[in-house]
Amino acid sequence: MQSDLEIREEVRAALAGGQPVVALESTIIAHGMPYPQNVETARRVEAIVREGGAVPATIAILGGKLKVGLSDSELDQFGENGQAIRKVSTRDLPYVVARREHGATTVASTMRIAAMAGIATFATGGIGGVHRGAERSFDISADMTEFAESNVAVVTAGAKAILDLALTLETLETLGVPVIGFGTDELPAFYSRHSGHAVPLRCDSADQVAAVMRAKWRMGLKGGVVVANPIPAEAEIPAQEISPVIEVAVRKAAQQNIQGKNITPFLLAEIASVTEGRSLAANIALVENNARLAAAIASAFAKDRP
Ligand code: PSU
Ligand code: MN
Repeated sequence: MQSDLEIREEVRAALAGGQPVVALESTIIAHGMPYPQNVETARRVEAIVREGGAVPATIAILGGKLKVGLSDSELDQFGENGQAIRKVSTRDLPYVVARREHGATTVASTMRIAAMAGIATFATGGIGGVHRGAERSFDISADMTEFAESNVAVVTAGAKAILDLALTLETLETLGVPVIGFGTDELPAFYSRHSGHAVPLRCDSADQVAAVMRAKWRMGLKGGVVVANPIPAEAEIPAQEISPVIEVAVRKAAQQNIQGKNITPFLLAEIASVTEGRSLAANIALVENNARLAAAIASAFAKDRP
């Protein structure tokens, strides 16, 4: 497996020296946002991680190599090609590597590659979860099951309100995944700070989160940790405003028979178009906010690595 991994020198040095590193995903770049906002955001997120004292490692697949850390030109090229790049979940990894293709990694495959590289902290926008209507479609993101496999803490703005948040929380409980509200007792709903769903656990500092990570893995409990970080108040779209937009988008996806891995990108693009870019601005703000917290958690975790 080692030979499929290509860890950027800066990241390798940081890991070897026990310095904090934050993994970042690439599906959000290729399929979650339009060009050029996707590349601009990816760069700003990397800069925020650096300001927070950690080394950013954007993860993507280039020519079949599992890249951990991208150069400026690699990131540019990747963002420009956007939708043309295959969205790669854990199931797709062997195919894309065998055929030496490019791939945009989801939360699930990014977690897996981060774990292979020895990175314990990861910032995303929002994790995938259990879709509305999953009792019929069985559409449960592989992000869920990956949380039972890979020892990585993921900072997320809760879970997208395009999902069934109650079923998503139930699934994470079944899989033995700690779901921590950061400074909140409520699961944030991506664009909105409030969802009405209580989180089972709460931490109020990066040190507290790092202590949970250490305790989990010290006990030999396998898998990840969800760190649910509410979108900043000034950027949020209140639930009562965004809910009807989401309802319409979900219905439209059903009418157009959008299925499987196309659903999440379709819904994000629909919502961005109906809100005239307001949801995109919110999305960017929450990713940046998550990068800031992830850098703090990675720094706290690096102080006393197990
Ligand atoms: N959240 C965003 N934008 C995204 C995603 C999440 O704001 O693009 C992506 C993540 O990569 C996540 C994926 O892992 O959507 C989930 O896709 P699916 O529901 O098909 O598992
Ligand atoms: Mn799915």
